[in-house]
Parts: sequence; C-alpha cells; structure tokens
Amino acid sequence: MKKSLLAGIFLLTTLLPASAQNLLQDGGFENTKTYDYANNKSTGELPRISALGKLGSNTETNNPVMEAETVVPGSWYRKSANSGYNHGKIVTDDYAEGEKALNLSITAGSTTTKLDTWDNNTAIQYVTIDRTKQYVLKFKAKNLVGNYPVFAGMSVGGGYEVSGSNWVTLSSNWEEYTVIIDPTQHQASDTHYSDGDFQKSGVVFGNRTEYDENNKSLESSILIDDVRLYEKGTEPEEGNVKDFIINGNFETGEPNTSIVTGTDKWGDFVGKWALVIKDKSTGTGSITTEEVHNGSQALKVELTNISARYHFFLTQELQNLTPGEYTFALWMKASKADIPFRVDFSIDDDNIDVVKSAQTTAAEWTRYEIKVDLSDKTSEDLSTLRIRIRPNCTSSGSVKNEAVTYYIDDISFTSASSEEEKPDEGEQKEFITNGDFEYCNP
Ligand SMILES: [Ca+2]
Ligand SMILES: [Ca+2]
Repeated sequence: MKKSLLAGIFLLTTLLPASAQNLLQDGGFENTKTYDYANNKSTGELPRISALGKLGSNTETNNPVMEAETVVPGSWYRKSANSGYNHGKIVTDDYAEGEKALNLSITAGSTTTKLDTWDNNTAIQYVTIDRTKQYVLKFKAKNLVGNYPVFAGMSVGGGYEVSGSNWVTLSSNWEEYTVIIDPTQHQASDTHYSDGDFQKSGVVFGNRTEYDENNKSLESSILIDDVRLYEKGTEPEEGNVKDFIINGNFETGEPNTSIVTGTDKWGDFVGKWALVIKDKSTGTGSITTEEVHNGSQALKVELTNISARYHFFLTQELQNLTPGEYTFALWMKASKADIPFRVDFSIDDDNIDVVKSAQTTAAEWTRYEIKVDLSDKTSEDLSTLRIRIRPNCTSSGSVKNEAVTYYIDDISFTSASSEEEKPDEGEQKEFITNGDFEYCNP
C-alpha cells in the first residue's frame, strides 16, 4: 500500500471517535487503485479474482490486464468470470460523496451462466470479523439499468454468506441502506463456517441480472459509494439528519410478534408501533421475515376487512418536535397494486389531520416520501405528533374494502438540521390558520 494512502487512513481514523470505527478502508472508492482493461485504455476496473476465497492468493492477470498482485485486506477486488460482459469499475461521473463511486455492471448478451446469482459479479473487501459480534453495514447505492437488487453483506471462506446478508432493492436515486450482519448465527462446527473460513471474511456487493429467451444476459448496472462497517452499537449518529421514528426498520422485536394493540384509538402509541383494529374491521399486524426491504425484518399488515379509516390504522406517536420542515418516508410492497392508502399527521393531541397524503400501492417495493411542513406550528402544537398510516383509505377518506397484505419497512421521519434557517431578526413569524382542517375521528 502506498505511504500517502496509509497516512490518509491514519488521519481519518484519528479524527473519528474511538467508538465509531469504520472497519473498512476506502469505502468511498476515492483511493482505489484501478487497472487498464485492454490496450492500455484505462477503464478503471478493479483487480479481478476468480473466487471469493482468494485472500493471500494472486489476482488474475487478464481482464483487467495487470501484473499478479497478492490479495490483501483493505482493498477492493472484483470476483467474476474472465468475461468482457462483467465489470466492476470506478467511475467519476456519478457518486454519492467525494468524486468517485463503484459501478458494478453486466452487459447484455452474455451466455455466461449463473449471472442471476449474487456471487458471479461481486465486489469484495476482505476484513476480519469476530463470530461472537454483530456488525452494521451502511452504504449508499442507486440503480442505473435493469432494476435488479444488490446483494449486500459479508461472506466467509469461498463465498458463503454470513447471516443477515440480503438482497436490497435500489431506487434510481442515491439512498443510504443498512444491513445488520450477524455472525453469531454460525457455529465453528457448521460446514463452511469454521474459524479458518472466518479468517477469509469480507464485505460483498453482488450484482445480478436475468436472461432473455435465448439465455443471454440482460443489462444490469448499479452504483455503490460510502461503504462503512461498524461493530453493532458503535455506529455513529447520522450527520445532521435526525430520525424521530422508533424501530422504523422493524429490526427490533421477535418474528411473528403482533403489534395489534386493540381498539383504543387514543392508546399509548409513543415511541412504538401500534395497529388499531376495531368494529367490523379485521386483520393482523406482525413483525415478519417473509419479505423485507432492508435488514432481516419488516412489518406485515394483513387487512381482511375494513369498515372505516379510523377502524384500521397503523400509528406511532412522536413528542416534543420543534417547528420546522420534516420528511416522512416509508417503503411498502403490497399483494395488490393500485389500492389507495393514506398517511396522515395530526398534532396537539387532537384529531385534526394537518397533513393528509393520498397514495396508491405497488406490487414491488416502493419508496413513498411525504414532505411535512410544520414550520408554522408552535412547540406547544408539536408536543404530540401522531402519524397514521391508513390502509385502503381513499383520498376522500372513505375506504375500499378489499383484502390486501402490506409489507412495510424503513419508515423514517427526519429533519435536516443543516437545512434549518433561522428567521432574520425583525422578521415576523406567521401564524397561519388553515381553514381546510378536517375535524373527524382519527
Ligand atoms: Ca466516493
Ligand atoms: Ca427492516
């Protein structure tokens, strides 16, 4: 490794609090050494390895053309067949931070088999992990072509996935994703998970595709940047963005635990999820591992009958927010597309929805984002904020009574403190009375 790179890493490391140690090097791909692919034409390819268990062995010398080098921890490699159809390269035209990102791609027309799996066009950085600890893998990514999920996680030995590693659905915008890796699920006596296998552990990102009717690959291309790995519990707070939702990723709670709290519309919903079902409405709501967007758990809401929007809703109450602009987001996948649902927000411990947002379901994981402008409210107004997700609710507030199963994950309610602007001195604060408030049941 070059001295300058080592010095840079040392400086970065010393600036971070000891409790938030990123275990990876060059997670932003700013200092990744790349190679010419052919004819000395630089295409920024990562060095290639022929299998994931190659720590300590040599890199391949073709595709990209390079001298054989020893595979070491702390550098990025690409595992794939020696095929001109598979790429893992550093690009400079689109990135989440710095000036570079990693582009994993499969071009159209390859007859190479198994490109629909995670481990045949894969970026890896070897890093030692402890089988008694859990890890948090954070990264930013976006889909470019093909809309295939990325496999994000860790592998050991010759490419056996560590528990928690998962397919992550990407959108066409840069977004941050989190995967919890849990080596404690594997015993040293388990085949492929011996202590020796754990010495060849690494963070992996697997790019996949599908085949057309002639068994030729379809194009697939994704970008990855800002990759970090922490021991669980030591990950830093997110920059200036604070998320007020508790357990928005549903990783807390045992699988199959019900969150149905009964029929009380005014129950204690502070800092926890509750599904209120009453009168003629029927259904279930529970932590699930069946379908997840991120991590290993999500929320499954099965609605079998609904009599009114306030007889079946998912809710969490937030408290003591400060006036400002907020962003609510959630990921959802439903058993039926084009079913209406609403996300409503009320404040001041009353039943007025100050923001109502009508949406429709999709059959694939989809991100919904709702701007919630509370900048004209007072701190007293914001002593409580009730978020209500109303399945099958139309924009008018009536319900479409049709059985639907909803999978929900990664709910957030964030404020970007860096974007907060204090009013200039002398500026009058406006207190707007909104005559359009709807007085109704929650
Ligand atoms: Ca970068
Ligand atoms: Ca989750």
